[in-house]
Amino acid sequence: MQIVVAGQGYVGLPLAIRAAEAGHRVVGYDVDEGRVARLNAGESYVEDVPSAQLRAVLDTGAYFATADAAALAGYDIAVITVPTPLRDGAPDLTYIESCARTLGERLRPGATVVLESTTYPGTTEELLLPILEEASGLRAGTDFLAGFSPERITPGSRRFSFEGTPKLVSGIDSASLKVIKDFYDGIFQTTVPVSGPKVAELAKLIENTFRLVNISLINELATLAKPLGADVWEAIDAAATKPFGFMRFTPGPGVGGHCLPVDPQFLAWKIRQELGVPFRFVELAANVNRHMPDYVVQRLAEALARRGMPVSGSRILLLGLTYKINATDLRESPSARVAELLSDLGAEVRGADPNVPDSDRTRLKLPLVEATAEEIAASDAVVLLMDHAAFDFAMIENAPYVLDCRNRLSGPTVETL
Ligand code: SAJ
Repeated sequence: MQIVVAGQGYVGLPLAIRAAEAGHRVVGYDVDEGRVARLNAGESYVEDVPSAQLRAVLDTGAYFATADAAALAGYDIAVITVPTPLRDGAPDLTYIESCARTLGERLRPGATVVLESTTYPGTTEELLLPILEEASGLRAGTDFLAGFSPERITPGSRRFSFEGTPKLVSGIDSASLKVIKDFYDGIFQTTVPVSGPKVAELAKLIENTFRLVNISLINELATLAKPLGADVWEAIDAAATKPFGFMRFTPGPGVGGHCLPVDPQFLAWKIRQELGVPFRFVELAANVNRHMPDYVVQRLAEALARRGMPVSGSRILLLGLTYKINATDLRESPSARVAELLSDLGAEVRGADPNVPDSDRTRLKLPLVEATAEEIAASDAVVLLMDHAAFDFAMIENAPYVLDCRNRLSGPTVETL
């Protein structure tokens, strides 16, 4: 079939490539002409899609990328995988809206549109369908098919493959569900049909809200166990020996990324909008996680004070600036807030992270150095924010003082969060 995947990021590109490998003719649509040029040159910027895999489908003609909406005409199925950021705490669905108009203008009777972008329950039926109908003059259900299928990408995961992760599928009616399920059945090992788009939209948010709340629980516990003289890290490992009814989360300097700090806020926003009440767990979790950088700085200041050193004027080295272990993404990373707080207190802050892509290094507001023995020895304190595999942990343990936010180090000068 003729497929359009609108949005060629970490969600859309893997889907487009695998749809091409499944025998479809795929157009990867993206408004970023730089991305389009790189893709058509066989250069993948998504870690889960090797460039060789991209080039293979380019060479057969099964896939090409474009920023030209005219090239979208004639699609049988269009999948929307555009970003849904938060703007001042509210969902920004403008990318979905503009994409829907573009697809609607080229929507033919019998074609199908699937939304994958993470959003609040009701978006598919209340926002997407009216735009598609208005732009096409067609009627949802009667003339064209539609549904929602959330993405479950775990960037860089070595345990869970793209096609091995069960895929929720939904349709606005049974005919839509059938077409959408058949499409994804050709790509994923398992598809899980649900009764409608709202269920699929909510399921996605439950997945990440569950994670956010439990990480924030462990983070708050970490800040309370320390003064109680209890080792929260050892206690978590002990609790994790329980083979049922428990899932292990670990404390950290905060919660970053484009999923966890963002997705649950869609639900909180919709609940407040529609019901006028707070989604208390999400608001509390966000508050706890937002204050973890302050807690990191408080622990650091106490450690420096014990050595008679004020934060002001101290040379601090932050190790691991991206949002999670071995990730290359800086979005919402807590390291930025930690650096800002320390700088505001007059510290001389440096950062080291070999995972930060050269193109992003200028975005960081702190001097970047290599994590060398000299750099570590010259620091008054080191903070291990992300325990990237690229770091030499034995070398870091020689620092005059290390605040280890990941419980990866040991030694007389090491303290854990
Ligand atoms: N974090 C902790 N403690 C934990 C787990 C995570 O502090 O126990 C922090 C991480 O350092 C990071 C943030 O939370 O800053 C988010 O980490 P994450 O492991 O949830 O990674 P993400 O943001 O890439 O989440 C994605 C999600 N996938 C989708 O939304 C499709 C999430 O549902 C996955 O569970 C997660 O990947 C994964 O397992 O890789």
